[in-house]
Amino acid sequence: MTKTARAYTNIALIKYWGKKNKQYKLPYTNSLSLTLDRFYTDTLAEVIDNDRDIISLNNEVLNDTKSQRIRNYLDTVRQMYSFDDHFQITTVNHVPTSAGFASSASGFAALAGAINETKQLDLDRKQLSILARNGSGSASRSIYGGFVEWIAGYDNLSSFAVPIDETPEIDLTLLSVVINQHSKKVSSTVGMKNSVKSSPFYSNWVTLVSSEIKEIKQAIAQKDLQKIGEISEHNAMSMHALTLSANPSFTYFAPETIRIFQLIQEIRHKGIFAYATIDAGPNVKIICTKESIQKVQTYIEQQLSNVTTVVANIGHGIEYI
Ligand code: 2P0
Repeated sequence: MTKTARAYTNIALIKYWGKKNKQYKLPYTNSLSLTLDRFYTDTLAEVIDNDRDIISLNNEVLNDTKSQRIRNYLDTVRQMYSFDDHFQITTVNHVPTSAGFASSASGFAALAGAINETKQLDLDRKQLSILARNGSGSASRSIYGGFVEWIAGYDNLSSFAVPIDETPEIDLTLLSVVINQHSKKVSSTVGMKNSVKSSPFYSNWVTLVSSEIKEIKQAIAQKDLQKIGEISEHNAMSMHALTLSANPSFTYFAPETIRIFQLIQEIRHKGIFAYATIDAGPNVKIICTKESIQKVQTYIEQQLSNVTTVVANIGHGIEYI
């Protein structure tokens, strides 16, 4: 009986922002993330007697346009592992867009796991991470739980994630503040490309990430949550400085994004623990403690009426159910 692969989403504390190789999604820098417990993707892959893959997402069979990225990925997998089977892919996404997290990380990690399962490839987690990365860079990190580092590498076999601490005993809880905004965003792929090409600060970013990765790993080892918060916030703002300094300039921030950032500074001045991180979108994720999260949530919801908040904790790696 073929099992379903389940993979959870992750939030980068040290961001991946820029590819040195587009085909294999090889990043310029290492990155470091935290896997979350609440948002995940379930994927079942079954070999079919057909010369086209059939892809269904949340009970809807996807048309060619909607499934193109997954079809291309399956072609890559067939090439990597030298087989020519086609698949019925059945995916259920438990990463609602309303929760403010990207689904590509859990999605491609679960898909890599599902192919491994149905084709009995017997891949270890390093090989699974490589396979997931070929779908989406951040998916390489969703193979593991807890704190995870993606080693940039230099070719398809040397770029993969490794666990830093899969079950950290640390008082960290995440509050996602979701801004209801309808404007179309610049995709991560395009945003990264434009930042690498035209931000005069890109080489500084590469240097910064290398030192911040070292510092945050030390902070994780020492369970120094304040240091983790400070480094994460600084790294996120530095990533967004690359978009503002690109030519032409662009930003993922909405007016509310800045407002929430100011509120977090106010909250900190009151002695309440809160640090911000922001991905390629307007929503703000706040690193809190179990004690601070309630106060942070109440403060933000009182000040801003048009946002919703979602709480997530530390999650584990890929599993088969
Ligand atoms: C990250 N992001 O480290 C960074 C921070 C967004 C901001 O990885 O082109 O969907 O598929 O490799 O992984 C989002 O980009 O990009 C992302 P591709 P991906 O989480």
